[in-house]
Amino acid sequence: MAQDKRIVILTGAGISAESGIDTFRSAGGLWEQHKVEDVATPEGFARNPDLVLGFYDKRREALSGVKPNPAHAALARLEREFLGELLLVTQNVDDLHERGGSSQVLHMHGELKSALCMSCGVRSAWDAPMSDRPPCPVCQAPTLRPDVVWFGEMPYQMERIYAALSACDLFVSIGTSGAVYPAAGFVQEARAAGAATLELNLEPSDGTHYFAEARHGPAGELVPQWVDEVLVG
Ligand code: BV8
Repeated sequence: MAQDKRIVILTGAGISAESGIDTFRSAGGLWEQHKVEDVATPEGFARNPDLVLGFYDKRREALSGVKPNPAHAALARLEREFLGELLLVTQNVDDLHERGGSSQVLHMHGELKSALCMSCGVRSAWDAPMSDRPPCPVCQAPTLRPDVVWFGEMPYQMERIYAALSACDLFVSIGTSGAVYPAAGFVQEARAAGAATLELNLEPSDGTHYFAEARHGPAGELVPQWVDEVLVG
């Protein structure tokens, strides 16, 4: 691909699957063990904060036991070597893109390793449990919540994402089922802007028919292959 192009990449839980992190919709996945409305909505949090804080504490703790896979490393290589513009947007709240070497990552649904204080509104880097109601590092109030975007909440940096989609030459979706909006609608924004669109996923996603090209298989194989094509041409 010409090195003056603009690429937007969206990743989902499938890019972390080979690292051992449960996806949401696979058999035995995260949402099978819990009802979405109980652990990933503001209402669920208000109803049972201990359940929700415990759910995210477990997922945060699990991060130390997993590591980035070749798909994460390939996207980090792309960031280092691609001479055009690249925006990496992830729906994932894990830190595997960063640990895989990517330095510019837009977490549109927040991060497990960030805490949001419901009293002062400040976000702080966080790598400890919240179930024991620790004090906010800034205002000391015991009112920290996971800094993740729940259903019914507005994802982060949407303006920046839509601006990038309307100006990109290529939109690539990696490891996502295309089940959750607004992320699932990004491919249509990119198409409307005249971009090429590529899906790299284990199996056809809910939105696979929107993509000009789709390749199906494990991200650990497909992503390094695709990055080679972009960099080597
Ligand atoms: C909002 C963070 C408005 C927390 C998440 C009806 C129609 C349309 C929309 C709606 C509707 N009703 C409600 C809505 C809105 C709702 C929505 O889309 N609901 C869906 C269920 C219909 N969306 C929202 O609420 C969003 N906010 O709309 O706000 C608004 C407007 C103004 C003001 C205020 C508000 C917010 C949604 C964000 C929710 N938070 N995560 C957490 O992580 O706990 S969602 C979560 O699930 C993920 O972040 C991700 O976004 C989403 C989908 O998961 P995926 O990443 O795709 O994972 P999944 O398991 O589904 O799929 C994995 C894929 O990988 C599979 O395809 C599989 O084949 C593949 N795979 C597996 N292994 C591999 C692989 N691929 C490659 N290699 C492998 N090895």
